[in-house]
Amino acid sequence: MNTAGKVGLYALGLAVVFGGSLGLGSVLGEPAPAPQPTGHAAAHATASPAAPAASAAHGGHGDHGAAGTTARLHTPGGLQVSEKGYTLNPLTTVKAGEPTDFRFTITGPDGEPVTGYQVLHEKKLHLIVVSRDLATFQHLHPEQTGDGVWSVEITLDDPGAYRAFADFAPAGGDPLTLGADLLVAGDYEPKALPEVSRTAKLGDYTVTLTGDLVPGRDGKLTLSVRKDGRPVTDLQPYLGAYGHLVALRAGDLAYLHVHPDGEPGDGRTTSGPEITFHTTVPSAGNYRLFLDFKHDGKVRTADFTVEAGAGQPRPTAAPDDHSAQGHDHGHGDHKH
Ligand SMILES: [Cu+2]
Repeated sequence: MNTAGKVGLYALGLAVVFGGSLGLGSVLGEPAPAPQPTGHAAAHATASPAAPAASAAHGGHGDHGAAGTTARLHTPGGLQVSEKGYTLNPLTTVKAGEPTDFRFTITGPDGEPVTGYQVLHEKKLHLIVVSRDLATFQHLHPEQTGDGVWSVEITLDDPGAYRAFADFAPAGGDPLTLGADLLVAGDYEPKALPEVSRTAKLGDYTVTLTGDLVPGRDGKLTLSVRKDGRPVTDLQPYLGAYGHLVALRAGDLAYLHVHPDGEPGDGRTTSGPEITFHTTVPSAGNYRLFLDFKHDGKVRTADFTVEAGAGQPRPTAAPDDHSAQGHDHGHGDHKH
């Protein structure tokens, strides 16, 4: 990619993060503070003649660049079945405990099933299915069967309400996460949200989580993988990274964008034991995190319940020092 393109993506990243902070004020019912020139943004704006390109690169999201005055609320992904003209249409009813060929389409602004997709994280579409009580999680990769129909075998063990998220980018379009409910008939007992915990045990593996989530701020999460008490240093790439993290807000299952810090082969990212991600939560409260990682040829999932904003009131009137942290957005990947 040429330098101008990189700068454009970089500026886009800043605009997205900045927009998220502004949106927070609106969510909390406070007047959104006027954009504060920060060290990072100011330096960026003065040092880079390409900075004005940010608003162009950010087309379709409204006018809220570094110099923008219009604060717009960014609705988290996954809350809508239809967004920007694209609609997720489940075609199959799933029965409890029966392996099912689950089919669906994504229809586009013209009403026709979309057939052209961009590859993101090595796949054209990622399907995440969770129970609405956030007790179960599946990460699936459906196949295109023709005529815009997607197909994947799925088994939902128990009756209840589930949420399916389609994470994709149509050819020539922006990435989208659409969500649809899947209702599985039968009696069921909703499970209480698992207690807040920074340790997940799965078989011989223990995964520990460090880092905090603070509403409206870039949150760095580091997950450290051990097996039989020893650090795992030979994680295998999965979907172009050493881990894939999905974060969902308890209560409404808002689907957060999480992106890995570094990727295999970039010369600085090690194959464990630590995997680092960045995300920005839109509000305080509980989130469920599901980490997929690959080791010994098998993809494994560690899950956590994390409370965002606990004991860390956000100084809304103070200048935002987020940008002074030197966090590298340079890889330009803000999809996850
Ligand atoms: Cu996927």
